[in-house]
Amino acid sequence: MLRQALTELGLTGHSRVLLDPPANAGADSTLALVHSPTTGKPIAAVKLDDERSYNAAIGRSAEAFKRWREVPAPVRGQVVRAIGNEFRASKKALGAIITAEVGKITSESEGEVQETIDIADFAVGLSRQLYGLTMPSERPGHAMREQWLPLGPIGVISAFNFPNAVWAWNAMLAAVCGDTTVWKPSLLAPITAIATNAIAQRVASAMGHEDLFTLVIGRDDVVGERLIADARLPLISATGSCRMGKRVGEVVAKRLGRSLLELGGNNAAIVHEDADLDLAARAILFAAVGTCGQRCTTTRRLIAHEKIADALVARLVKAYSSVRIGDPAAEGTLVGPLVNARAVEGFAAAVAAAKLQGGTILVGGEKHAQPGLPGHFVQPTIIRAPANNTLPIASEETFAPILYVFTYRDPEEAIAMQNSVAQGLSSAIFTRSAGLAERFLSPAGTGSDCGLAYVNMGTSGAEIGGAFGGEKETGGGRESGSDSWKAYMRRQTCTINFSGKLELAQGIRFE
Ligand code: UN1
Repeated sequence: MLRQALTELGLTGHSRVLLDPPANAGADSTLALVHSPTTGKPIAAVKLDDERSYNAAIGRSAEAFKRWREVPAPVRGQVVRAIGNEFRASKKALGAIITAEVGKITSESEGEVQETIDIADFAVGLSRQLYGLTMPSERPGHAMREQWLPLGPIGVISAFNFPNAVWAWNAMLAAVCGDTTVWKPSLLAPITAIATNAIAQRVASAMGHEDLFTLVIGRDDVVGERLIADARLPLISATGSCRMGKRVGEVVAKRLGRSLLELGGNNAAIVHEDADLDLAARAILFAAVGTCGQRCTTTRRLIAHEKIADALVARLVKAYSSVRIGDPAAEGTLVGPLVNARAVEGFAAAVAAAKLQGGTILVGGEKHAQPGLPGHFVQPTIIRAPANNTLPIASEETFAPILYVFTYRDPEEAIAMQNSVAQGLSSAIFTRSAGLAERFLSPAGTGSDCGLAYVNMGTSGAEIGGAFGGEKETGGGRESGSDSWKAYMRRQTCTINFSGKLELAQGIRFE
């Protein structure tokens, strides 16, 4: 599957990918083995960067930036348009690589590439709309305006779970903003990154723009730490765990660089007594079980009104029991494997902790044995909190398909529970009451404390047109749509005196 997809993309001969890794590849520090989550077996090896090749890559990106920023933004948009079209043509093959490498089911892998295509379209439009404001000056014969200028080579760190689209959210915007991108992908998904970057770079090179997109692949001590400390990169945009984000934030702040952090979530869905339970159950099923629970937006907590909790949970248990687990490339599969054995350990540890804390397993809770596929499969799991509504493990983000169920009587209590975790990424309420929906979105900020708030929809599956990210330990950054582009540019306030006289602001006289 991998070889065929790379052939379709014209990348079988890529110098970094070894499709037949040597027997000693696991012991070779210049290589990283890539394992299939579905079989647990190695499928390829990739060549890693060392200090020298890292430095050369950043140098090339910095040089390319000096040329690229001179290209007018709408012309930059033409390059991004051509890149988006190439992703359109490559959707199936790239999707197959994502499925092979991280175990996403085919429709979700292709959906991820669609996010890349969508953000490219968005960026093309944006290339003619990098608007600055004009402001009235308080002085006669003066004009004031602000303009947005290219920022520099941007460092992008991405996680395994969105190995293609998260780069695009950053790189497509950065490109129209006049920036180049240096990408450090997860070592669990380097082949998707190599293919993605090669497609973009091939199109840009053919249009006369070398090194707009650069890839650095390596371990944290060789590449990651160097990248975040590198003063040549004015912005580091990082997506991944809260632990990783705290390290990035600390190191980048030390050099007074900018960081854009999109970190973990512990997302809840509140289901009120007046909700459409069929719709809620369907939405929660996808949000809790989709991507095998490995989205930062996955629904991890269900906060159900006590009058409908049993009925809702019964619907969910029934749906969970019929979800087809198995080969993510096979038609009809809804749940593929977790990404690796460590993720399975994390799943098992969370289930064990929940049991110890008085939780009741309503469905799932075990590893899933898939005939012929010795990969990292688990059963989607629902765990009900004890009657006192206390389950400490539920305040941790476990990257696995576990849904913890809590109940409430008063909506105020439900909102407080939803906000009671360290992260603030995504949230949802299901209700037919416009009043309660508005209460959840209160302009006073007393409703959901998350960056994303949904009404009658699940917590995952954001469209690219909105700003994506969240508060508290989610890191505060916004990527993708709306005015997120501003993070990739520097703002300049320009004041022009055409009066022929010198006048100081604030009425100061200095004569
Ligand atoms: C992530 O899990 O890091 O909203 C990103 C969603 C997707 C993006 C998830 N559009 O679920």
